[in-house]
Amino acid sequence: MKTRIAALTAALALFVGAGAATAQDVKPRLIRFGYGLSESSNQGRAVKFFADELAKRSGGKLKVKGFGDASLGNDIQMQQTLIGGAQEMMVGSTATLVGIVKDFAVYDLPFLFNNEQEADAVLDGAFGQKLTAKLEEKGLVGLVYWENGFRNLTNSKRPVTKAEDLGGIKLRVMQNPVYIDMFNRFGANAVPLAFAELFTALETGTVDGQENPVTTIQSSKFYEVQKYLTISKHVYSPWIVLASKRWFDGLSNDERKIIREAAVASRDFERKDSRELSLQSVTFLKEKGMQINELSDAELNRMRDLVKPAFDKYAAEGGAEQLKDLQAEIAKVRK
Ligand code: TK8
Repeated sequence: MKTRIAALTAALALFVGAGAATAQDVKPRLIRFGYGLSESSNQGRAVKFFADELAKRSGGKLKVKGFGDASLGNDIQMQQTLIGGAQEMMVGSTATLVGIVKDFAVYDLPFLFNNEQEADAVLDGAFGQKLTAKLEEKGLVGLVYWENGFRNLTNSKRPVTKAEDLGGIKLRVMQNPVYIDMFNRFGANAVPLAFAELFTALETGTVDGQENPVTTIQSSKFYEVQKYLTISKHVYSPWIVLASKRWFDGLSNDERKIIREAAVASRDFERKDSRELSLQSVTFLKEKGMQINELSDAELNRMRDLVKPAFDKYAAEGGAEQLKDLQAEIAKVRK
């Protein structure tokens, strides 16, 4: 009797399960998901997690094919492909979105967030959503923010313990005016370049240095071509998961809901994974022979002063309200 009830219960569970799946309006679809880092990076792992999560939630119907190493194009190229509707999804730096929605540059101003928790609260809250919403009229849907992380400096010339040490260093930055302005003020020669071209540029000496989170310095093997690492944490850098609006609008409500939920799950996974990895990355990079130093508080304060005009410039060029809003949100979190 007991076994019969158990069997019946199991059968019922199967039936209910199947019923729930077929009641959903979900069609078989292939989602091309492009990203810039390698498959074994934190970015690659999170794309894989998203793919598994989506398959699970859609009974295997929504299939993600990941394309790493910018094989579908660099961030800016992929954004355009999404807008045109020839690619479904991507993840990339918010900093490369400024050609589409200028307001994203506010995240690039240096030394805004003190820690990851402040960033999470602001990005996942009303402010983060307000910026994301501005993408829609441009043909993009911003789903969630992932963590790229606090950015640090590397170069092949000399240890950087103060801003003056950057003098004359050709430093690759993202294609973004705030970054160019910031590093020129620090005394470097800022060279905007797509991430996909960065390793070769460092290897051939086209540029002397770059700045990225330690996780990326590890996964992109920059330690092979860079000697000095300065833990400067000058900007907290978000990634944003994007969908083509043209494609997204053609999905059923169920499909959109599943994708949004899987994206949120991927965000939580990615942040946890990236934070764990970043703790190990510094040790890894030391073992690989990088010479690593931190910046003193006094020097960090000096650097803050040096880039103050970058804030004024950003505000004067139409960003004043955005910046005020962001600073107010951060102040709220700090309370
Ligand atoms: C990867 C980039 C990268 C970013 C950069 O496509 O360009 O330096 O930090 O993560 O988005």
